[in-house]
Amino acid sequence: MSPIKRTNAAKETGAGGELHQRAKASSNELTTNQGIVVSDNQNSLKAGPRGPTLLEDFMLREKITHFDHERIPERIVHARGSGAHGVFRPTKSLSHLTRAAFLQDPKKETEVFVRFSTVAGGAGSVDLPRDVRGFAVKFYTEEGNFDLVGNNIPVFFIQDAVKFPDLVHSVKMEPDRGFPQNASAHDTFWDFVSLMPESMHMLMWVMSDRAIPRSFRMIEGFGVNTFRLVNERGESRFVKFHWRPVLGAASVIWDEAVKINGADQDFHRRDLWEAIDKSNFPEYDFCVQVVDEEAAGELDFDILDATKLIPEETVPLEVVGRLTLNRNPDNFFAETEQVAFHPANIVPGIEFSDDPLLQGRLFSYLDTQLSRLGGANFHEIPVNRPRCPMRNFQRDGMRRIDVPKGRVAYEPNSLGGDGPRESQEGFVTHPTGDIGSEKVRIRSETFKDHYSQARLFFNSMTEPERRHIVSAFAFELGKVETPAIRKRMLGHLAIIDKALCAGVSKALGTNEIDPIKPAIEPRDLAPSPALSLVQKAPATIKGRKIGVLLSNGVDGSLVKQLRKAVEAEGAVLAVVCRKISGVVLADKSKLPADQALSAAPSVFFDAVVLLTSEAGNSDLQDEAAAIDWIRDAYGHLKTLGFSQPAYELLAKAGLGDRLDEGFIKLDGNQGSMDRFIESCKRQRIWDRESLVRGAG
Ligand code: HDE
Repeated sequence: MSPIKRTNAAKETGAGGELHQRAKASSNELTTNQGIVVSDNQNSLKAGPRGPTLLEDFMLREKITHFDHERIPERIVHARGSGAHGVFRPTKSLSHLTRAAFLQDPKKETEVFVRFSTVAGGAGSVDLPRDVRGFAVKFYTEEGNFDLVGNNIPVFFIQDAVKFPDLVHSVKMEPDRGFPQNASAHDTFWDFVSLMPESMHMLMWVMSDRAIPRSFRMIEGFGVNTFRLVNERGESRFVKFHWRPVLGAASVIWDEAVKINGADQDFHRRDLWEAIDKSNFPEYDFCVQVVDEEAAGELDFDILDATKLIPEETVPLEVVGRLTLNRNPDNFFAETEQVAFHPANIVPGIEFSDDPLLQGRLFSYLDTQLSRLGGANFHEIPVNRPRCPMRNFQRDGMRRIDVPKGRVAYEPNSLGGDGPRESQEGFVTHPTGDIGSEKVRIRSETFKDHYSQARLFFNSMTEPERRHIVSAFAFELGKVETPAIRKRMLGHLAIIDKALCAGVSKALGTNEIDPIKPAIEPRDLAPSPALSLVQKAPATIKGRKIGVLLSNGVDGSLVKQLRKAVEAEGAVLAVVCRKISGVVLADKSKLPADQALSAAPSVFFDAVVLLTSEAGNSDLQDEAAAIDWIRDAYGHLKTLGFSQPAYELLAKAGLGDRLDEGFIKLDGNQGSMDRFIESCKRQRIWDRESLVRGAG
């Protein structure tokens, strides 16, 4: 047997010496999971330099075994997520509505963890499919964890939890072929929903731009289900929870989403990370819509039906708090992946309603987490642990971490000293409404109107938003291979709105419609402008990203002026050049690029600027990526700033005679820069859209 020698690699890295010389690892020494200092992390233990690997290499076996088990089952829905830590602070006391301790005092801050997610795709899928976004918040309150597990759309596809597995199976990749990944545009989804009239309202939202958000920082959030607030006197009121992003809600255009997914599949995750990293902390107002239990009976729908929303015009939102996301996770797996939200995690003062969708959710989350997180003790994982004391007599189980002391693991007991006891101050449920005495499997008559609010949504949109809904239906149904499904869906659209149905039929090139008889004829409700993203878009570029494409020979003072103007508005400027090394400016100084042109298409930016010199144009005019950069920005209705010499490139991109009010020539005067910023604040040049895209 040849003696075991330290290898050259180990000598080079200086990693440790002979094992027996070490008592324990010092702070920077690599060790095994048992604390043994590793002497060589480059070579496995072999019988001779070219011999087979030895089974006794426990360091190799431990490392590979751990690696083999690094993955845990991904969430069956909401698998792809991005997390952040933050704080919540009420803006006023809500003591008249709820006894929840974290909502009493505007001076009190509560720690939170938030996870945003897509729903249908796997953990490694892209960030910008057409999909609902999850918006789940864990409040670590002094009375225990409160989880508000919401979405960015206020309603849901189904009314009863028993349909959830069917819904999810229909939207997920088809079981025989394993595709499509994270896309609703396929037969099984549309087959299912076209047989579910209750899905129509949610479908309108999912086909709208809400389903392709610009950023997690710019989505609204909704608790969806109706909850109840209960105050110290035991008075109970219905409540809908809302989040409103301080930056305003914004979306991308479908063609942008498609291109962003190719260019940066982590677009939203990166955006959230970078914003927090640069201390541009995302903020959201926490709002409630409160309805007395008697007043709920006067609404023209059932407050327990999760396919309905309460228009803000009927019951205004009251802003009651502010959420600030101010810290990125230290470890994606430990926190974002292992966090376990559960709608049943409530605190005294917040209670459930009898919404049958919520009631089913109350079972599902803990159940799924038992298998996803490998047993009963995942509440001990740091991201899930309450920040207030947690003590009871639950014991043992897989991966128990706490080490409970003493002989008593039961209650009542006389041997446990002052161990945990129940308390009068603890959680009590306040029942609501009448609990039926019969056991029935029926859907309440009050849940029957499936079309009025779908129509309300369409009627509340602006023209461009309606066009996008028509295009989205046409795209998705165009991907459906079975004509009968398309016909059935058109039957539903005809009930929702004639123009919607006509637009989609025209885009599909068909007149064939399967007529559908609604259970209840829809009513025309007054439009709700609050549902339109375009109507309430704030005139701001705060939190946005402006891209400037530079050529060599450009006047550096123009770049400086642009940066100053953009940063003064709270936006970020990204310098894009053909080469990552940057450009040589007119005064011969060098300006490095933030990103190379090939890696930074204009879809990454909210508005763009083209600054070139006459001599420098030749760098870009034969570069397809530069021409696409310009054409896409135009097609995506963005403001384009340009220096006079850059006109040549605009002409090369075929836009020479198309300079509308969104093209701003930057001549070095502050006036032109101000005009550019003002135009950016309009978000999109909507009038341009009819020139670049037909409806559907
Ligand atoms: Fe969920 N949902 N859901 N859901 N849900 C899950 O729990 C479920 C529903 C939502 O970032 C699962 O731990 C049922 C509505 C979010 O970790 C699972 C029903 C809303 C997240 C589950 C619904 C949501 C989930 C999968 C119908 C908006 C991600 C992994 C009755 C209010 C949380 C997990 C995170 C996750 C079940 C409907 C939001 C399977 C049965 C409505 C944001 O338990």
